[in-house]
Amino acid sequence: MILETIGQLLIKVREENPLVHNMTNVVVTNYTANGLLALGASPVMAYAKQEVADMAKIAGALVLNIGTLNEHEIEAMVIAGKSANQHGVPVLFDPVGAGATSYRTETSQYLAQELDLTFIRGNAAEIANVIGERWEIKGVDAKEAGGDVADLARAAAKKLKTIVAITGKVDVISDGETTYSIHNGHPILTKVTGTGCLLTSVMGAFAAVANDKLIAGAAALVCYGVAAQLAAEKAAGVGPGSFQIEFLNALYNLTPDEVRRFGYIEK
Ligand code: ATP
Ligand code: TZP
Ligand code: MG
Ligand code: MG
Repeated sequence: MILETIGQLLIKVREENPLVHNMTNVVVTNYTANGLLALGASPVMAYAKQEVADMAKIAGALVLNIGTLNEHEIEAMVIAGKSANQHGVPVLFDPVGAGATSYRTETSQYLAQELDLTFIRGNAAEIANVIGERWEIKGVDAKEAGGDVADLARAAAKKLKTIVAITGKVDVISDGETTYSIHNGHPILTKVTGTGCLLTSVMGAFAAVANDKLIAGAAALVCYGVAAQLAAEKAAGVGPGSFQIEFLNALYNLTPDEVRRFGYIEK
């Protein structure tokens, strides 16, 4: 039943072609734009404080990603985020590397406090650090999750008053009350940089077209994971270079029928 709804949301993204305003890092900009286009959304990257309020208010979603943060960008993110909040545009936050440096941790906590966030998505270490819990992180990559990620997602959602998605081998998404686990994806995703960042932007595309934001987030996680599985089959025995390309093709070609057949989500 829920996989039916997820398939319909995938079609809705393609029909509505939502504008996703990304303020993201320099590593992933091109792949994020191409991934959103392949899915059926419309990407724009805009950073100048002179224009971000105007761009955010006409977007279907605003994605803030601190992967290569600096003080000018953070100032502009607050301007963009406040404009999005005023105009009812969903705001997604990817706290890349929170916990790796105190600048990243403090900036994440500052943005989460200043803005009314619709979603936060990160690995377990990043989410733990945003709520002031310790969890080991190496650069921007999480070490193997040790604790219960569903509990962490619930606790973070309650504390931050937002929907929290924690990704890894299994993804979880929670609004503090209802929690879904998604058992899709493929380990080769960890060998292509920016697959987490693109996912946050893909969640933005789904949030732009759905009233129920928790279902929108779960839908994005399922579609993304199934697309990765199909791409990994195509790139089997080759490597991450081919996977990176096949993944764009899979996002482009993904069907509701494949979502129904391969999607694996539990409440
Ligand atoms: P990290 O820096 O820890 O890799 P990230 O921001 O890149 O974090 P991921 O947790 O890697 O984000 O999530 C990106 C995508 O990769 C998600 O769809 C997730 O389900 C998938 N993924 C990550 N690790 C695995 C794995 N071991 N097996 C299957 N899918 C995975
Ligand atoms: N360094 C700073 S941002 C970034 C790197 C390698 C990209 C991180 O992307 P992701 O999606 O979290 O793997
Ligand atoms: Mg990753
Ligand atoms: Mg990341």
